[in-house]
This record gives sequence, C-alpha cells and structure tokens, in this order.
Amino acid sequence: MKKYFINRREKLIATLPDGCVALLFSGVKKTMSNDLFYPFVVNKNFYYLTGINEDNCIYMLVKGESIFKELFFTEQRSKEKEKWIGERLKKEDIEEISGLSSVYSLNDFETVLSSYLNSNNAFGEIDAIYLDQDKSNPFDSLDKIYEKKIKNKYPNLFVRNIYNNIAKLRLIKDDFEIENIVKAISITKCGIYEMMKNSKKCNYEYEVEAYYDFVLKSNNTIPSFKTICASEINSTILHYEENNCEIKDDSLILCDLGSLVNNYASDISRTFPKTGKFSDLQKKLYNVVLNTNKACINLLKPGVSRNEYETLARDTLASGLLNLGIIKEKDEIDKYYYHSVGHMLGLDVHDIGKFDEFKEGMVVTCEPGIYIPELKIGIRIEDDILITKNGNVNLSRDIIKEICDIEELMNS
Ligand SMILES: [Mn+2]
Repeated sequence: MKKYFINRREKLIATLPDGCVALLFSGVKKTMSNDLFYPFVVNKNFYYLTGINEDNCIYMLVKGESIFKELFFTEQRSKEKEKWIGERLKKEDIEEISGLSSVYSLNDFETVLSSYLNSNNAFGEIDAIYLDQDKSNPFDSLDKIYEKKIKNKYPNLFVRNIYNNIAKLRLIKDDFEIENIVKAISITKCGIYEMMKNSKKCNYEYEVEAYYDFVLKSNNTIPSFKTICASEINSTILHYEENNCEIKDDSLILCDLGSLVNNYASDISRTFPKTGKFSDLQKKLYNVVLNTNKACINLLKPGVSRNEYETLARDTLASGLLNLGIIKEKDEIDKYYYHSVGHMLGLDVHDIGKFDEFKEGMVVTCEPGIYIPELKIGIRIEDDILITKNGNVNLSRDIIKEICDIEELMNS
C-alpha cells in the first residue's frame, strides 16, 4: 500500500521549487461539548500523501537542489493516555503505512524546523514555506497558527499555499483509490437493496434509512455524508436530511447516500416506489431521468468538456419533460432541474480539483434529477463513473436502476 503514498509524494515534490519547506497537518480533534469530541476526520490532503489517519501529526518536506528530505512528527506515546484512548501508531506502523522512515516526536517539531530554516545546510537556502491552506478546510486553523509564528520568526520567508498542487494530483485516481471507491460502492449497493426490500413495511423515512445504516455498520463503515431518504415533497429538496416524515403508500422514495472505505467515498442515488410498484406517471418521469442518466454516461470520455456534459443533461431532461407536456418551453426546465449533473468523487464526496475537460483516471458522478413540487415528485438517479483511456466504466453498474428490475427485487 505504501508505494501509492510514496508515488503521490514524489509527484508533489516535482511540482515544488528548490529551496522550500512544505508542512501538512493531520488536524486535531474538535470539541463537541464539555469533554466530548466529534469523531476525528483527518485532513484529506495529509491523508492523501501519508495514509495516516491520526490527529496531531505533521508531514514535513524539505527540498533543496537535487535533494529532498521527508520527516514525520507524531505525538509522543504516553502509557497513561493510552489507558484511556488506546494506542497510537508506532514508528514502525507509520513507516509500514506511509513509507516515511524519519519519524520524530511532535515536541521536536519547532526545533527541527528551525534547523532547516536557520542554518546553511545541505539543502541550501530555504526561502519559501508551503502550507495547506484550503478556505473551506476546518483543519487549517493549525496552518494559520504556524503561518503567524513563521512570519514573526522568519520575516523574509515567503508563505505559499500547496493546496492547489495537491488538488491537481487528486483529480486523477490511482488503482488503490479506485479499488476503495469500488468497495464503498458495493457496500452501498447492499444497503440500497435492503432499503428496497423492506420499504413496504416502513411507515417513516428514518425506518427505511435504518436498513441502510444496518448494512454499513455490519461492514464496519459509516455514511460518506448524511443520508438523504426522502418521500413526496421532501424529495424535491436537494439536501433534505431530516428523514423524519411519514411515507405515503403511493410515494416514491429518493435516497442519496454513500459509504466510506479507507476514507474514499461512494455517492449513489436511487429512487423507488415505497410499495414496489411505480404508477404510470411515476414511470414516465422516472424514464426521463433514467434516459438522461444513460445518455450522459455514454458521453463521458477523455476530452469531453464539463460544459458539454452539463448541456446534454439539461437538454435531455428538457426534451423528456416537453414530450410529457410537463413544460411548454425548453427553458422551463430550470424550474424542475437546478443542480449540476456531476462532481468529482474521491476522498471528499464533492472532491477537490478544478477541471474543464475529462481526463483518464477521473471519477465523476452522473446524477440528473427532476423535482416537481406540484406533483410532490422528486427523482434522482446517480452513478459513479471512472473515465478510462477510450471511454468510461460505470463503477456502480451493478446497482439496478431499470423499473422492471426494481419492481422485481422489491416484490421477490
Ligand atoms: Mn453526488
């Protein structure tokens, strides 16, 4: 496994100029209330480069002319603390996972950092320091603290942002990442099937959701984002997540959900009738979305622009609704479809990285939908697609989405 992390760091190092230091922080546990903490969520850029999932760690890179050194700092292990919260990773574990062999105590971090910044050593003059500064990242508080300290102590040093260098790398997935996403999708599939098989006997949205949670817990994982399990009017709210309403018998259930494997997310949507039988109107609308989903997947390959992808989704949905007489003019589609058709998927559900056209190795969602409050109907069908050399692979192709297959599964 460590070869992947080593490879990613090599690629990152190649993007940096000589004479710099880069620092990435794993993050700290956030207080929820009093002595309770939120579950720890690692800074994804830090994880991407190291594979380490622990709080209070720092990855440090020093780059000179044709020479570089990587160091890792972790909290000193304490027998007393470990009685309460369990063991931290040992030096050997860190090396085994990440391939990083220079592991130091966090207490030594500032001294070691100064030794590279102050003296003229083998790395030559260091004139810039890179921090991972993502505006939306809750973990950048540590970076902010160090930015201040460093600016005070070394006023001549440039402080730069390494975020975009890493974001660019994260756009293209390696085999390990794809393997994890595929595993996350297969757990999600089992969860969705349990929801489909049991929705008939459920009265509330959260009861249907519970069948999903059971499968995830049984697979030792958690949702990759707050599960959406919405019926009737709720399904027309894009990020409805209360899941606490009673489900009418003739309602569709829109679920949008995922799971996490090694921090990699799946993100799938399926829509099915509570009682296992689509009405005629539901069928017609469902097929508009399904046809759009298929047409958009068909389009995906290297070189296709994001714009073409979005336009095809909007146009196909519009012509479907025009045919059904739900809208009279093409532009009216904006009333019933108002999100983009896909986003990158990876360590973040809405994965980072800017792009204009698709390239081999990207993983993107395909999730057209229509939301018609007047009819109390919302339908979204979402798959996770890997862009390959000549086309794409639908990584979630095994999760049924044809009306006949859904009805058969729900009534078997
Ligand atoms: Mn999505």
